[in-house]
Amino acid sequence: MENPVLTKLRAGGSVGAMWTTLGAPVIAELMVEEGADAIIFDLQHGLWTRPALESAIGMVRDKATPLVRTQDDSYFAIGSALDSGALGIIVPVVESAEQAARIVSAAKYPPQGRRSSGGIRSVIDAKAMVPKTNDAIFIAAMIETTEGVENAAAIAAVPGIDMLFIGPFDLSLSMGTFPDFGPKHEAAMQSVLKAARAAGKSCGLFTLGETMALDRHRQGFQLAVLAYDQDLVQTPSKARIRRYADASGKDLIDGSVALVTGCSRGIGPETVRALLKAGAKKVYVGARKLDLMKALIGEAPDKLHPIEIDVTNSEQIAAAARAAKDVTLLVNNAGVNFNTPLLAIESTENARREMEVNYFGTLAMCRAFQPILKANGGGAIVNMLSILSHVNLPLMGSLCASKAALYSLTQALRAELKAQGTHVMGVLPGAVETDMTAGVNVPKIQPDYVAAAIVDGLRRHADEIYPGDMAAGVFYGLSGDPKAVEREFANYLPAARL
Ligand code: 3PY
Ligand code: MG
Repeated sequence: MENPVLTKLRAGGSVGAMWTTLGAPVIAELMVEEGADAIIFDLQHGLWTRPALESAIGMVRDKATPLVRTQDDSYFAIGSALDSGALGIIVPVVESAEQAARIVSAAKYPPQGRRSSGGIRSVIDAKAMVPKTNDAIFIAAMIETTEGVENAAAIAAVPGIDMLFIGPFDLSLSMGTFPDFGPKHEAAMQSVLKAARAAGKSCGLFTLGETMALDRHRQGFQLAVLAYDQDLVQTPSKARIRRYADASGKDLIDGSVALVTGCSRGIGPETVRALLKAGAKKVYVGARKLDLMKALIGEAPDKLHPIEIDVTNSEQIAAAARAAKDVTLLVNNAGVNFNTPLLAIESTENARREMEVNYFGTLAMCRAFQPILKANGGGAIVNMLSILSHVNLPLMGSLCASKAALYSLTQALRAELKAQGTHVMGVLPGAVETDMTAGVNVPKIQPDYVAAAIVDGLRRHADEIYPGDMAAGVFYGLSGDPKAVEREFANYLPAARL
């Protein structure tokens, strides 16, 4: 009888565990689908009934080693957890060596202990299995009070205790630092780790995810909880509800005076049309070359005012700000994409130019129009980002870097402009049918679709919008497994030129 968790710990390895409190076997099955080292069933605070636990262990034991955080330190709680087929126990609130010795005794059959033989799974082949069981059972004592910390060395020294497992939340309550942890709490955790290692035992802990777990692993912690089911359901649910929720506020378009940059082609002209239709009373139509906008201006000459703006030209920006003092809605749509990679190209000129236009150009516009928006009651800024702000497509690596920078800029502006009541919205579409994507062979949405989404997003006071299936699908993937999306996008490489 082998316990893979014990084998791994004894070899100095690290154990990544899933934690389940919700009491549903199907959740446990889904949690270990990719093969976790261990799954911990929480019977202290969780909803697990004995039959549910028994069936869940049957479902998961080929994929992950089942462990139980017992209901308490009693003889019967420990016996019933092990009878269900768990290969180990994690016993809460252990505070003394005597208590630890009682726990070990409850978990081992005679002659080492007093465990009673029975249950269903554990007597299927009792004669063969009972003699092999004691050595295969993993026993962890939870240290989660100041008294437990003080006695950690003595607890770790008890024969049969394999691990000290820290409960950081109860520890913070016990130490009076809750809801924060802080340096005192950290020092206590480190002293428990030291005590465990000095006794030749391992140390584990509850963490809030794999990055924290990896950091703890580097410090010497050998078992870490990577996720727990309540959080896996609750956190994304909360985030989605919040993101979908409509914010209330005044209509940012009706009666507005807009300025839209990048209007010679693509999304710009469609945005101008959509804003007019939605009630904008006047739109400054910006582009580097005025003659390219003649036809567009002709559609509503009384409301559309051409304005020459190259967003990398500070004099033109200053002139625009002098000429358009009534702006309440600034749409930073101008941008450039050379569709070039970062390395497989002769120079960094394209990368620099993309940063200059997309990032510094937008920043310059925002700086110039911030006082105007303030004077006009707040208004709004719309920045044209891309789903590639969140994940890099190496085929156009430098464009993505500039859009990532612009995403970050948008977040900062939202914070800085809150006090003056300026709403800041980022637009993150996937591929749009424009000149910029002419050579890109993927499904594309039309510019007027993006323009309609901008109007809708402004009406809802959205922070960010993701128009179209591609953007929404990639965003969905990123909210679940960003590394998987990154790997998928990494397949789109430029033809080797190196
Ligand atoms: C605690 O932090 O107190 C725990 O029990 C973690 O599960
Ligand atoms: Mg606890």
